Amino acid sequence: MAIERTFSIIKPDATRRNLTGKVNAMLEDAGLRIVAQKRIRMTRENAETFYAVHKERPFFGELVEFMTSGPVVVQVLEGENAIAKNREVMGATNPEEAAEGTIRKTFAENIEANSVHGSDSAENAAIEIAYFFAGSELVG
Ligand code: RTP
Ligand code: MG
Repeated sequence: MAIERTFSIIKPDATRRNLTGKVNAMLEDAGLRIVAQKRIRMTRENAETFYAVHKERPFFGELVEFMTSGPVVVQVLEGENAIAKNREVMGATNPEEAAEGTIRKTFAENIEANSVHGSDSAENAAIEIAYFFAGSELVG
């Protein structure tokens, strides 16, 4: 199996409830190593760029408001099959459909305030990591 890197965000609903450590424990327990991490405030431009793929969706405006409503923790996770493994630990987008034991089932408030983001492909992981981190900030 390949060692991969993926990009993760602990979203504002989770930082607001002081859940950064609990989310990180679930990521680490799943075998993902946090090789870069910083707490930032996303700008409107950051959020619009990051979620540009959803710009025609009805929830886009609300999503940008939500992602800029408080601090987020941006991270790079490393491990075997990290992209798929992180999506598995996160659970389904809608917490009502997420499996027991997943981060979203455990912590998400609703389909929008769903506590975490994870890259959905190797291509997007590379783009998202490069958007938020310099190579020198990744310490494996
Ligand atoms: P993410 O990109 O954040 O990892 O989440 P995802 O792949 O599971 O879901 P995606 O379809 O890419 O949607 C991105 C984020 O938009 C918000 N959302 N709101 N109100 C709605 O119906 C709705 N649908 C999606 C969520 O915050 C979702 O994670
Ligand atoms: Mg997505």
